[in-house]
This record gives sequence, C-alpha cells and structure tokens, in this order.
Amino acid sequence: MSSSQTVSKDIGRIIDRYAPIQLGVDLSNFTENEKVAIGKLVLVGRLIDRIYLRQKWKGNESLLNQLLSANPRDENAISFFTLMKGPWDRVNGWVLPYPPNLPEHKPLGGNFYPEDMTKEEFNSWVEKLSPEDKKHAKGFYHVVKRHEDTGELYLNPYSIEYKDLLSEASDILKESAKLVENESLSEFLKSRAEAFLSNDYLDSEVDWLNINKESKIEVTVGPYEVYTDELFSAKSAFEFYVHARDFQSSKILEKFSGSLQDVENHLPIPDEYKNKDLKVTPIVVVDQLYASGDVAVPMTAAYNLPNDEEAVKRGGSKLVIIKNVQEGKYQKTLDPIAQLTIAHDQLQYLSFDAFFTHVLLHEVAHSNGPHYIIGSDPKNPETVRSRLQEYHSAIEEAKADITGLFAAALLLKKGVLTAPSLEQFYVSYLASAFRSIRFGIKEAHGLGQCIQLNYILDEGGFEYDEQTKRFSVNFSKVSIAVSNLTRDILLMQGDGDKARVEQFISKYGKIRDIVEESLKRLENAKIPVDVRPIYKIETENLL
Ligand SMILES: *[C@@H]1O[C@H](CO)[C@@H](O)[C@H](O)[C@H]1NC(C)=O
Ligand SMILES: *[C@@H]1O[C@H](CO)[C@@H](O)[C@H](O)[C@H]1NC(C)=O
Ligand SMILES: *[C@@H]1O[C@H](CO)[C@@H](O)[C@H](O)[C@H]1NC(C)=O
Ligand SMILES: *[C@@H]1O[C@H](CO)[C@@H](O)[C@H](O)[C@H]1NC(C)=O
Ligand SMILES: CC(=O)N[C@H]1CO[C@H](CO)[C@@H](O)[C@@H]1O
Ligand SMILES: [Zn+2]
Repeated sequence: MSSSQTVSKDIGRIIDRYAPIQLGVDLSNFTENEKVAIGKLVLVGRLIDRIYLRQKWKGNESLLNQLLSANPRDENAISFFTLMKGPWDRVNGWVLPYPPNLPEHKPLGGNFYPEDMTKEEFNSWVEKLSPEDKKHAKGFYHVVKRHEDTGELYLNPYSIEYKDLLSEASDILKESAKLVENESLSEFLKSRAEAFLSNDYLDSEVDWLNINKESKIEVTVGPYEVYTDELFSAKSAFEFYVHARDFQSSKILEKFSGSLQDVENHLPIPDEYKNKDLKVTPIVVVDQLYASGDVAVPMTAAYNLPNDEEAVKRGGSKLVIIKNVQEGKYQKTLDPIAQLTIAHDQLQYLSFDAFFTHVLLHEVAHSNGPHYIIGSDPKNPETVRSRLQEYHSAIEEAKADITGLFAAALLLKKGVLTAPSLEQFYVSYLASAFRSIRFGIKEAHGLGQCIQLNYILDEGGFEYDEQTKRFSVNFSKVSIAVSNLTRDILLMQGDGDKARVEQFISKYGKIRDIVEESLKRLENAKIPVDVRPIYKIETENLL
C-alpha cells in the first residue's frame, strides 16, 4: 500500500508540470442545430481517442480498462495515462511504474508494424512488392502485420484494421453533417465519413481544405501526423479537433500568406532548390472546443495539414492556429521561463505578439523549401520524407522554425510587418527554445529546437554569460547565423542526404551542459512544462 502511495505521489508531480487552462468559447452565437452537432462531434472525438490508443501500442486499451476498473482507482495514474495517451511520459520517457512489467519504452513503430519487425526485414519485404503495394507499405493509411502461421508480413488498410470504431465514427459524422449550418463543412464531414470506410482519403483531404472561411465551426478529423511512427515516420495517427472560428484574427493573419512566394524567392539557397509556384496557405485562427486522439501534452497550438504530398499537390495546405492554446502557453510557461533564462537587459523584448507571429510564420514556412529531392524524376519525384525517414520530422520542424524567423526579418525589412520588432522576435524565439527543449529531445519539435539553439550559439548569434547563467541574443551576429542555418537545413532536405543529416544531428542534437543547467533551474522553480486542457464543453455542460 505505502509503495503504491509513493508512486502515486510521483505521478502527481508529473501531472503538476502541466498547468491547467480552461478552453472553450461563448456559444451563444451558435444555432441549436450547431450545438447538437458539436455534441455529436465530441462523441466522434472519443472514438478517435480509442483508435489512437490502438495505434500507439497494442496493450493500450486493455491497460486503460485495467486502470479504470481497479479498486480503489488511482486517479493520478488515470490522469497520467489520459494526459500522455499511454503509460509513457511523452516528455521524459518515464513509464508508469505499475502494473508491473510494462515495456520501458513505447515500441518505436507503435502498433503500425509488428513489434519484432526490423527495418531490414521491412526494407527487403518492400522490395518484393508491387508498385501499388510498395506505396501502401511506405504510405499513410495501411498497417503492416505478420501472418501468424507463415510469419510473412502483409498490409492491412486502416478501414479494416479499425473497422469497428471507424464505422461508428462514420455514422455519427454523417449525422452531424445534417446539422451544421455551412454546406462546405457538411461536405467535408460527409466525405470524411466515406473515407473512413473506403480508406481513400484524397477527396476528403481536399474537402477539408475547402471548408468555407465563413463556417463558424472548424473540424479536423482523420489520420494525419506521423510522429507516433518513430520507425519510419510514415504511418499516420488519428486525431480530432472541433474549434470555433476566430474571424477577426483570421483576417489579420491572412495577409502573411500573401508573402509566401516572396520569402521563397529570397531564401539563402540556389534557385534550383526553390519552389517556383508556391500555393498560398489559407490560414484560419480558432479557439479550441475539444480535441482527442494523437493530441496530448505538449499541446498542439497550430497545425498545417494535410501531410499527404498527393493531397498537397492537388489542393495546397491549410494552417489552423489555435489562439486560446497559444495564450495559455505563453502565460503559463514562456513568460516565467524567460524571466529565469534571458539576460536581464533583454527581458524588455519579450512579447506575446512576437511569439504568436513566429508560430504563424513557422506554420507558413512548412510550405517553403524543397519537399522533393532535387534532381529526382519529375514524373515520379522522391519525397524528402522518404529519404530522411526517422530524421525527417525533427529536421522539418527545425526548418519551419528557422525559416519562419528568417521570414520575420525579411517581412520587417519589406514593411509587410511593422511590429513586433526584430529584437522582440529574436529574444522571444530564444526564450521559446528553452520552452521546447524542456519537452525533451526525443520529440521532433524539441530536437529541432535543440539543434537550432546549439547551432546559433556556435555561430555567435546567441551568447551565454557564465556569471549570470543567462542567455542573450547578439543582435549584430544573429541574422547571419539564422540565414546560415536556414541554408544548411534546406540544402540537406533538397539533397535528401541522410548521412549528412545524421552527422548534423549528432553534432547539434544534444543537450549541452549550459542548457542542462538552465533546465534544472526551471525545474527547481517548478515552472510548468506545458499546459493541459480543461474542456468547458465537458465541465460546464455547455451543450
Ligand atoms: C456574435 O456575433 C456578433 C455578430 O457577428 C459578434 O459581434 C459577437 O462578437 C459574437 N459574439 C460572440 C460571443 O462570439
Ligand atoms: C457556407 O458555405 C458555402 C459554401 O458551401 C459558402 O458559399 C457560404 O458563404 C457559407 N456561408 C455561411 C454563412 O457560412
Ligand atoms: C555562415 O556561412 C558562411 C558561408 O559558408 C561562412 O563563411 C560563415 O563563417 C558562417 N557563419 C557566420 C556567423 O557568418
Ligand atoms: C556581438 O558580437 C560582436 C562580434 O563578434 C562582438 O564584438 C560584440 O561584443 C557582441 N555583442 C555583445 C553584446 O556581446
Ligand atoms: C481492450 C482492447 O480493446 N484492446 C485492444 C488493444 O489493441 C489491440 C490491437 O489493436 C486490439 O486487438 C485489442 O482489442
Ligand atoms: Zn511544425
């Protein structure tokens, strides 16, 4: 009993690292039908949550049931599991200490591949497949399984693998499609409901892009991000969001996407690495009402979808910025972190506006730079993702960060942006690096930020004061460092040179002593690592 109490207390401490924030909006402008639709969509979200648990680890669902039916229940353990979407701390790789014998790490390939499958086995199996199956094997929407009798690998489409939950979700999506006021949203809900059954996501990806800007409700539901597949970054995990549109901010932010091609043209790389005709990324700003599936802590504050290059080629991509989550993060984490890590005389440059605008630019910058290997067959171009594999996510996140910062300087110079100031961008970005690295460098965003911080320190753009143990920006050196890093990353992507990336990551992708020291200080000060959502829709019975 006593040992279980001690353990429980430790779990409680981990949960406390995430400051609760209330998420929701005043729904008085929504019609009765829309409110019913939102309620139904939340039910879809709960099904998506169960699918994601299965995708992550084969034991997830039964473990959750075990925790829920224990007597007495350990509420801390349940919260931990719910927060992390599994028994592993997503930030520190720590595993729930009971029930005993839980695997110490999440299987790299999640439940997308047999746990005993090696990369070599996969690669030699893929070689023998038809072109169509090859694509599926490396693609987003099929799991790889092993025949029990022969031991052979085979492909199973998501629509079959998760049929029980997907068909229920499909039905509810169709019901909510009848209730929402906007036709374009209704179209998306219907076609996504079909995709759950057919496993063909392409049309509904395009319908998602076409959700009208006047729709008060924004829904994202389906298999999207590949972070859970740490083996090949290939298999997409199910996630779900329902948001209320923030019309005012959306308008203000839209103008930045107008500068996308201009930023591309000014990138510090040879012309053959640049896109000639970038599609403008539509931007919507929303307030989150409910989310589930492959969304846990750290909380997603913005996303750019789709990830499927075929869908992007057909319809471009769309950026969703979640304002109420951004605000929560800034208040509860970034500001207190900066107070302890940034040189006193630079604290004046700290700015929510700079933080928020850089997040926007980060998302837009995912469109910039090479997505296909330069010089590969134009009829069947090879993707950067397929070449860089398990490194792709971290390098892509670093690219978006640094190219976004590069873009900030450019847009200020051109007068497209008039505020915040360049100093505010750099200092807020530096503070933000500590915020991300605290998440751990196992995760793509954290590793990406670690790489950037070390690189810019080495180039003299950031400095560390041994006396005060605080970091600062060297304003006369930082811009060339940013430009150099932008160049190095974009060239590695365009060349698809995995060996070079490996070397780069082994040089810059480690937490150094001075950074470790700062992280410890933040830890001792008990500054929250991130935020966790309290959904008003659940707690206040809004529907
Ligand atoms: C409701 O809509 C009106 C008119 O569009 C707007 O002015 C008001 O701010 C909205 N209220 C809420 C709570 O969103
Ligand atoms: C609803 O969607 C249609 C497109 O399907 C669009 O033309 C229309 O402006 C939208 N109107 C409102 C009020 O949401
Ligand atoms: C940036 O790159 C250039 C060209 O490779 C190099 O000469 C320079 O030393 C690099 N770093 C800085 C801080 O300029
Ligand atoms: C920034 O770098 C320059 C060039 O190395 C150096 O002379 C200057 O002292 C640095 N500025 C600060 C504030 O450290
Ligand atoms: C309790 C439960 O539903 N467990 C599921 C966990 O995931 C495996 C693999 O997908 C399923 O077979 C189990 O049914
Ligand atoms: Zn990103």
